[in-house]
Amino acid sequence: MALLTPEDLANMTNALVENDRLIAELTDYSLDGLCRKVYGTAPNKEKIGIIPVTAGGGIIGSFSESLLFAVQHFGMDGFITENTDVAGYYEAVTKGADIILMADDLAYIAHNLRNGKLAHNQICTGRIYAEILCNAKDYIDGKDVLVIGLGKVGTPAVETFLNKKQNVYVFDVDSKRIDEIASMYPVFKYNPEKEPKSFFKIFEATPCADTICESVLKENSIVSTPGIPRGISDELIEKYNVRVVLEPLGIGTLSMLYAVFDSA
Ligand code: NAI
Ligand code: 2YC
Ligand code: MG
Repeated sequence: MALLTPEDLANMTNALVENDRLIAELTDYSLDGLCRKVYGTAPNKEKIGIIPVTAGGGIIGSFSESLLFAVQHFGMDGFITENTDVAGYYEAVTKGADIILMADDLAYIAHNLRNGKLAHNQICTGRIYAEILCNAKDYIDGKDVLVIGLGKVGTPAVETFLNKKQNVYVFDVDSKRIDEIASMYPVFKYNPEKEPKSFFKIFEATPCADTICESVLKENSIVSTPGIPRGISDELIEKYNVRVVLEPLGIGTLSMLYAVFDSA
């Protein structure tokens, strides 16, 4: 799985503030407000314990600190354990954490120790980035959406779009994956060669750059893309006045926390 690098996280604090503003402009919801709407839950002064994990590729510089920034940016009480791994887990629980955040190379999870709720970053990231497009007020009537990248983040996004009655067009470099998704869900296979089509709403979750070509863009398109690196070039953003929602970790983390909060 594509892992974050400290460089990806270097600009996270600004990216979180900028994207929160853009989301409010596009949807009339703050990110916080949108998460409340999507999950029907609300924070209740939970203490959030962040545990650095040394498994696999090991500690990613500033990963835990970035999680703490996101938790505090949204007004919540968090701490990073001094110990890592199992000792860190023990420390978090004995220090009264209500919710645990921790990640190895295969999963980044939130676990609410009080209500037992469990959230997975890739599922919650796909869902919230899709919900941002579904709630974009300019195109609330436009049902067409293009999903590029049908992996662990893109697939929950497809499910979210379908639950919101969108017309979902899907593309992936792996044609077998397109066929798998098309056999499981009522989606349209997007084939730029056979039938080129442009979209106001585009979702991208791939580990590649330049996956969004000019032919799929309209003036003022919105691209909601957790994919790192960014899948659309500066030149096309400029040329079509594209609004891009992209942030490396905080948006997905807030979605995970709302997925494990108690019902509002
Ligand atoms: P994945 O490996 O499960 O899925 C990626 C999919 O993209 C695969 O189906 C692959 O065939 C497809 N793909 C690769 N290159 C492509 C191209 N050029 N055009 C079209 N499709 C292409 O990966 P996952 O877990 O879904 O993550 C996707 C991206 O999202 C990664 O870059 C990951 O780092 C990032 N990510 C970002 C988060 C955030 O909060 N911003 C959170 C989690 C993941
Ligand atoms: O510092 C630590 O505790 C490391 N064990 C964290 C490893 C995170 C690896 N996962 C990722 O980089 C990606 C992110 C996009 C979020 C989900 N997976
Ligand atoms: Mg994010």
